[in-house]
This record gives sequence, structure tokens and C-alpha cells, in this order.
Amino acid sequence: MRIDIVTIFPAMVRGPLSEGIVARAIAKGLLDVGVHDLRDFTTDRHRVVDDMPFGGGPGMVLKPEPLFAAVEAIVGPGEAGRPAIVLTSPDGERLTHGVAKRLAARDHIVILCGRYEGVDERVREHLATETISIGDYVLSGGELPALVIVDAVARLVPGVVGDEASVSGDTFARDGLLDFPQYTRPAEFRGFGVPPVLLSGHHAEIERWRRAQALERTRRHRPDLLRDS
Ligand code: 9D3
Repeated sequence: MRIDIVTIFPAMVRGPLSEGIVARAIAKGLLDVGVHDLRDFTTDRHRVVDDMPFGGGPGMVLKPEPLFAAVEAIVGPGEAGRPAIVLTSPDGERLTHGVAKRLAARDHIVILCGRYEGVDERVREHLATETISIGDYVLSGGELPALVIVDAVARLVPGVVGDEASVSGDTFARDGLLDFPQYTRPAEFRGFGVPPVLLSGHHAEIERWRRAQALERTRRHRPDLLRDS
């Protein structure tokens, strides 16, 4: 799988890509990530990427030309199986495990990082194939969302996560329930113990306890997940 990220802050996204599971996936050749400076696709002396909104109002809007030029340079002329062109925007479709799975089925994803007050609407209408938000809070741009998308998608690429059971057992992947509590040694830490059932060796009882805990947590923190399923 190949993912290209177009941003005005390339250094902001390169750092996180060089650590952890995503870095290992790149090293293993399972994933290739390209980071592109939007300013490299401008044609004026001052490398201007934004301009004032038509109709007036505060802030600046990302101009369409550099974004179109970037995608046209990144996407090969006869590239088989058209890539997904993802625009990050606070008013996009909310990123969920289902959206990540849909993207993980693609061979090539190009992520355009939004910024400023917005992006010229012609980018969304005539360049992007989807617009994605990572949740209902205001960030200063699409760079962190792009990294979130790369992380969520990369772990679904076969071979990226060492233990496949840990992918299929994840929260949301398992059965739409939140995770059960986990403990490790020591069995007593500063006077705090571990639920005795986990030390009992009774696998059926442990399974029953975990399921009850997962259900209770979901009811308490995410009742919407129980209603939606
Ligand atoms: C709804 C806010 N907009 C009203 C004028 C302005 C605006 C705020 C913040 C436009 C862009 C941004 C920058 N944020 C993103 O580009 C972004 C984002 C986010 O802020 N929250 C969750 N997901 C995303 S994906 C891209």
C-alpha cells in the first residue's frame, strides 16, 4: 500500500512516521509513505498557497491550483485502480473503524491536509474522492488527522501488526464492545490487587468475566455502541 500526504508542514508529519508500528511497516516494505510540501507545487516567486475568501470574512483559504498540481504529480498518468483522494476537514465524514477498513482495501491513498479557515470548495468537489474528519473538536489543521488516518489504516494492512489476533480482538473490531480491563504482574502493587478470577486459571470463567466487563464499560461510556448494533 502507498500513502501520500500533501501538507504545508511536512516536518510535522515526518516525525511521527519515523516511530512505532508505522515506521516498522515502512521498513518491512508493507507500506510506503510519501510526504509532500504543498509549496513545492506553487508557481509564483513567493510560493503562496492561500488567499482571501471571495465574499469576505476572516482568515485565509487554501488555493486550488497547488493542490490539483500536487495530486496530478503524485498520481501516475495511467495508475491502475484510481487512488482514494482524501481531504481532511472538520466537516467531513467521521473516521470510524469502518472507514479505516474501506481505505485499507485501497492500493494508494493521497491525503490532502486542510488548514486555515478552509480549502477552496472546488478541491472537495472535483479533486477529493472523500472528505474525512477525526472527530468533533477543532484542530489547527489536517496534519494530525492525516497521521491518525495513516495509523488506523496501516494496522489493518496484513502483516503490519505482528499478532493478527490483536487486530481482530481490538475494540470495535471484536464485536463492537469496548475492551475489558487488562492486568499484568505484580499481582499486588502498592496494596492494589488484581481480580482473583484472572489468577484462577479457569478459562471459561475468565472469558465470562471479560465479556461482562466489556459490556458494562460499553453501557457506561458508550451506550451508543449498544444501540447501534
Ligand atoms: C468548523 C470550523 N471552521 C469554521 C470556520 C473553521 C476551521 C477550523 C479548523 C477550518 C479548519 C480547521 C482545521 N481543522 C482541520 O483541518 C481538520 C480537523 C479538525 O479540526 N477536527 C477534526 N478533524 C479534522 S480533519 C481536518
